[in-house]
Amino acid sequence: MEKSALQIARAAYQPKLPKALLGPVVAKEGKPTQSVGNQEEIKALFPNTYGMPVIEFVPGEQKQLEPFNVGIILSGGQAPGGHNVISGLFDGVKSLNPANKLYGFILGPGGLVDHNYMEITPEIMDEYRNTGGFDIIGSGRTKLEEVDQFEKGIQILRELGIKALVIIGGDDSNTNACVLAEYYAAKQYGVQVIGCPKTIDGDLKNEQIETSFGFDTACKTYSELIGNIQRDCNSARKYWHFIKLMGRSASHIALECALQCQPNICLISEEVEEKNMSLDDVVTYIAQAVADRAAEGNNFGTVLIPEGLIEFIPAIKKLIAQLNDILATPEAQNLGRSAQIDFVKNHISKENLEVFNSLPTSVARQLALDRDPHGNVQVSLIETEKLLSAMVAVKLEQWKKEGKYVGKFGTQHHFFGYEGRCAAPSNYDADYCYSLGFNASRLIANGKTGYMSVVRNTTAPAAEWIAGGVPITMMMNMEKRNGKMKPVIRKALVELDGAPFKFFASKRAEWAKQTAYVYPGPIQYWGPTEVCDQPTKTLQLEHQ
Ligand code: FBP
Repeated sequence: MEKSALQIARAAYQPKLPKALLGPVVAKEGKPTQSVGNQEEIKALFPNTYGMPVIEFVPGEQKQLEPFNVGIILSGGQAPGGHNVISGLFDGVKSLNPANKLYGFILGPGGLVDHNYMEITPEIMDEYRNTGGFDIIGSGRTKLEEVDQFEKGIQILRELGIKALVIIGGDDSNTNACVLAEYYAAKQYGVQVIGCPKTIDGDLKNEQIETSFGFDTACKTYSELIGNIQRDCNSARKYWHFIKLMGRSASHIALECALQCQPNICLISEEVEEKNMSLDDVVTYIAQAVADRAAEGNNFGTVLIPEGLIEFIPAIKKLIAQLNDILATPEAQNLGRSAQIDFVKNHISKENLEVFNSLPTSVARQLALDRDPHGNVQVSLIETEKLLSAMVAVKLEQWKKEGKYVGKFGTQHHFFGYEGRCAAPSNYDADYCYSLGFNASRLIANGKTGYMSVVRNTTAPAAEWIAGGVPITMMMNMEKRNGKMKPVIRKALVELDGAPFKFFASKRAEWAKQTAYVYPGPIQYWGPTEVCDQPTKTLQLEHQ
């Protein structure tokens, strides 16, 4: 594989590990745990993996183990640092015994079911150290939830002598990891399942998980691009840039980019929901900021829009909830796409039909049809940035007719998502991911199953990071999915009383009016620590 000079230099980077993982470790166990909600139901569904303690690794004598093999799966959307989780796991299992082997299942959980795999040899591993992407084995969104899939999985795991399977994924994939761990434990198959917290969206976090990996690099990459746009915007002074940012549900990415770049406007879906805002309220809010800047002669600006916004507008949320129930019925599932739309229209409530009919056709179709395998609306396909700017233009035109000064409103549109998901990991993600992977090998060596690999205290230097494991059941509650109540990991949305949002809220009026842009520039790998090794502003504010 041909490599750039940066790639060659970066390949030689040795990621840092927490001090506790540098030598042999033992697991220090805390108290028994409870799930975050619906304790009785979750306990009944996970009798073998419920209530286990949180553990922390401390120096101690590691038991000698027979050689063993490990399997790994990359699941869901790409996130910077995935290859480093694998290299950390690889180095971790080899350090326990050089004869241990690591197998990667190809293209996500589907690779386990279809017996599609490869051995990750030292030569292959070295090609991918400190690189972005998931291309070493590929990723996929197959949902692992059927007994038939688990049984097909155990066949190949046994054939390859695999003692433990590591699933790298977001909340949905780790929910599946937990279900699989429980199934294999109940059947006494002797295969451990360990999860790893991945997603650029940043919504797999809680008291034990500080952040999901990839969030740091993705936000820094988007912030570089937003900063570049802001420089352009402030140079030409003729466009309003509407920038949609990935983050299927939560607005963590938009908020972090706002903290880094100080745009004129950043919408936060969770606030829109909390304030019960309509689409028109959102449009009026943006149009007012445009008019206020125009009054000062500034016919330009930047608006950050979280990808999931549409789903958080209460009226649309209600509509989607009913659409999900209708689409989950066998009658709807047997229909073709256009028949499905008619079916939906005939079965939704009058109130929801009004909302449905008020949306532009393309948005309405998207809401009514495509779901990913986990039942999520594919918000990355909805062009919210264009929808909002068109509606703002109409509102400004209306105000102009009423005699209000609105200035000129020229627009540009951007969607940043795929640009950041495979970026070369920042030092933070390179170290964090390597530590998560290495730590997973210690969870395996200590016989754990149904745990997620966790590394905490990451705003401190890496040597002081704390490594251990959290039972996945601890993060679960019951939620409706595809029309049925299911045990799932609770998603972490932006907390409106949390420090990152509060800081943003205290500044946004000033940022809206003035041109207070910050231009973060590209991720740096070498140089002063305040340039190269800073965690996200979100994490820094949360840990103040
Ligand atoms: P994960 O939750 O699987 O990490 O994926 C996150 C994400 O990047 C979202 O931000 C986005 O909505 C989605 O994936 C897009 O996925 P796809 O490209 O498969 O449609």
